[in-house]
Amino acid sequence: MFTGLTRIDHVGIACHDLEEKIAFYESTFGLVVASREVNEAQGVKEAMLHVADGPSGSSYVQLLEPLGPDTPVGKFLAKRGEGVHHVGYGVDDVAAALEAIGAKHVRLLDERPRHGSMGASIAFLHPKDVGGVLTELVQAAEDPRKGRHNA
Ligand code: V0V
Ligand code: CO
Repeated sequence: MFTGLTRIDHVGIACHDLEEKIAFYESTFGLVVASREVNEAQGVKEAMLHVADGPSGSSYVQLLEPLGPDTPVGKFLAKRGEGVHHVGYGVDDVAAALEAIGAKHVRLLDERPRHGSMGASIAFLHPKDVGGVLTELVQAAEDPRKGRHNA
């Protein structure tokens, strides 16, 4: 059995206005922005706000603004409005995790890892096969200078 989830890496939250939501999380929860990126391939402008450090790495809130209406987050906002978009779990080896989870007949949206926030390797699982939850696997960058790292 696959037993490789090491932490909740981040909760992805869809929003219309990234700057406004960053200001809200800063002023309401005292969170601090750890990184900001535009990810053209994923169709998002995003920010990672650091929540806590745990034994297997850090956890974040990821705020996501779509780059256009015909992107995953743009379509989600049009259908459902602002709110939780996905959960990202930490794994040590995303390729091995994909192989193990794919063998359970969970549809993989990414056959191979792709570029994620702060130098991570990421891959998504289809929400229809995970009880309605879009699920992301996150292997943190090995070089901490490139971003977050496993502790
Ligand atoms: C769509 N659905 C969702 C959902 N998005 N269900 C739960 N959570 C979500 N986030 C449901 C939707 O309500 C439909 O169900 C059905 O899936 C098909 O949706 P659709 O609107 O027709 O859209 P599709 O099929 O074109 O695309 C949906 C998927 C797509 C999930 C396949 O969004 C995708 O490939 N997502 C992975 C990439 C991604 O989300 N990137 C942005 C984050 P009904 O209505 O038919 O029942 S980037 C990120 O997190 C980064 C960079 C990082 O962490 O580093
Ligand atoms: Co994410």
